[in-house]
Amino acid sequence: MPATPTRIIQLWGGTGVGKTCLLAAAVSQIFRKNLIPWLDPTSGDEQGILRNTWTRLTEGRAPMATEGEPRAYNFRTRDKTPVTIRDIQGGRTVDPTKADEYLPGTDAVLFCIQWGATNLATQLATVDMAQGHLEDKFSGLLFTQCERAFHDDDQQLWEHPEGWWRDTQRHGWRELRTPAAQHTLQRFGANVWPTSVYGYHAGHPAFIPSEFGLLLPFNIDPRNVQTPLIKAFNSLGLGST
Ligand SMILES: Nc1nc2c(ncn2[C@@H]2O[C@H](COP(=O)(O)OP(=O)(O)OP(=O)(O)O)[C@@H](O)[C@H]2O)c(=O)[nH]1
Ligand SMILES: [Mg+2]
Repeated sequence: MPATPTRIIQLWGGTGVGKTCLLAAAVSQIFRKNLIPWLDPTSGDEQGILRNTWTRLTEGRAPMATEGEPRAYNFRTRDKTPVTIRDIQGGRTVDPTKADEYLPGTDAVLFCIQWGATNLATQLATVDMAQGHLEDKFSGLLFTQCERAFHDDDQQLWEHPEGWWRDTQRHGWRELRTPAAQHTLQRFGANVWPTSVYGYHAGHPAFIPSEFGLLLPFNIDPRNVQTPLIKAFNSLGLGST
């Protein structure tokens, strides 16, 4: 019997926006809370990288940056279909030849952009560059590190009704009002999510500024990190058995 082809969900976004942390937090939540009952992790060293990243974050330590070739994290549905989530070192996503290399073979793409980033235009241009490879594949866009601009009780933002990003006036909103940004984001419809790996602790962003300008995690409580991944998994049409 021919082997079932692996379905691939690709994370795509610039350096340091928080892709690996998001994946580590999302996978941790998905399995701890059994949010995708038909999904199993496969064993292997790579899963250890995610566990290690999550552990570091919960212990208040900065995570390690992704290096080298894209990392593949393998999962399996109950009916034994292999699913891979691929994480990429962000620097590679600005190179059009990398988009040609990695995106055509994927089944779903999750773009990650840091909310309020000073290089937002560059990050959005990377999304535009990748669009040509998407065809009718599932794609979504998630904003990372949102606790830095949003408040704990910004329900209208955290619950992400369609177009939530258009109406906010939280820091970072101006850059999203440009026609180019609106054009890029509009294409994702309801699949635009605010996320935060850190979240809040006692109503305040769950980080402590370090003397080197890093925001060290402190009692983190992630928000919405699992939502985009669950949507991407469901878009593959798996798991009904
Ligand atoms: N404030 C804040 N910082 C975050 C959050 N998520 C990640 N970070 C920080 O952002 C930095 C980069 O996170 P990574 O997950 O390594 O970023 P990446 O996109 O995988 O980066 P590359 O692997 O270099 O492409 C780390 O110092 C994290 O601690 C978040 O939700 N809030
Ligand atoms: Mg990374």
